[in-house]
Amino acid sequence: MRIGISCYSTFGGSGVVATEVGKALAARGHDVHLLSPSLPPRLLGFEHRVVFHEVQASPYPLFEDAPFSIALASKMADVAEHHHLDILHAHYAIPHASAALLARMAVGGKLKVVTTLHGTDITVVGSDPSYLPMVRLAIRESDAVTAVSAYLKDETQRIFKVDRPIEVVPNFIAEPLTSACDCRGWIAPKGEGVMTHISNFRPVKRVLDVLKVFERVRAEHPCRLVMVGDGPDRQEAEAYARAHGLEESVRFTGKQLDIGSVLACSDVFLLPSSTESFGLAALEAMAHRVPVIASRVGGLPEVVRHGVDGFLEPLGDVDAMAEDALTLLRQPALRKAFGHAARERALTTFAEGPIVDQYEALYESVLG
Ligand code: GMT
Repeated sequence: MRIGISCYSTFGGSGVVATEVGKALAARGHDVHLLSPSLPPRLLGFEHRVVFHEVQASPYPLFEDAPFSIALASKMADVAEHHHLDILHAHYAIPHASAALLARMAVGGKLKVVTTLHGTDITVVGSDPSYLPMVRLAIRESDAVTAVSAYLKDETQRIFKVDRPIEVVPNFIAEPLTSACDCRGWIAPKGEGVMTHISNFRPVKRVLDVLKVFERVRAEHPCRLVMVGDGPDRQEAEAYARAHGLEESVRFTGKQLDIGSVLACSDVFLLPSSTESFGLAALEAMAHRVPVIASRVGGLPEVVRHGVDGFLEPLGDVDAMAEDALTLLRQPALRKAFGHAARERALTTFAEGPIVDQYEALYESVLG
């Protein structure tokens, strides 16, 4: 098949998943066209069946902000027409799904649109009145809709009152991530325990809770914290670390492409988000044998098994999360058992092959 995939190129999980799906489909012999504002972080190697199309909205003095959605729909229509796309797969409803519907109109309806809902396109941004009508239209008019967790499927149907089928296709681990740990000495020079957090540092990630958990753990057990990523809450987090005398034991690395090397050096992964449709970062930690301590919200209970792969605690309960971290840091054998179970789950339940099979079968069913 000839498949177009539209996604964001930022460090969020939806762009990672979209790119990995495209690479996997190309490896299976499909022609893949990936559309994004810039080269996605996971499309670094030469994938000979993946063509990248950069989407840029041309400025014009009349425009306050160049309309990216229109530029995206135009690029989609151009690629669909000239590369004879069968499927256009929009990852994250805003604006990819709405733009895909416009592109389908432009090429006369031959094109089939598949939309994958990733999370905040439903639970946060999508339910904002300034986007809700167009997200609802996209969900209703797409030829097929998937959600990355049963939680997100339920939330979509609750918020948008849509009675169309929504297929749950979870995120996956692209390949057995076997990175080596070669920076433990830099992170923990005195052999301290290592706790890690990776995110886009948006309010939904509650990065201050990560620091509060660390503050409690550090008072009881020698450990360091690695904060990977960047975003609107990073400066507040750095200020909190300084104000609470943590700056010597917390390393803010900024955005990193190779999160595997950091995870390979980690003992515990913290994800205290206020909501997560899936929590791809948690799954990547699990694939690296790192037990996860997360909030019991959203789709995370579908990924992390409490007491097996890690621990799930009530949102905001930094005391409980700190106790869980101390349990894991003080008991290496338990930590190892959790890590083994977590990796086993990551590489079986969330393995690439069967999940890409689901996407492929969905495309074929849409094409009839
Ligand atoms: O919504 C965001 O903050 C970013 C978004 C993304 O594009 O990565 O994250 C969502 O999609 C991921 C990939 O499916 C999921 O793993 C995340 O849980 C989800 N984020 C939220 O639901 C907050």
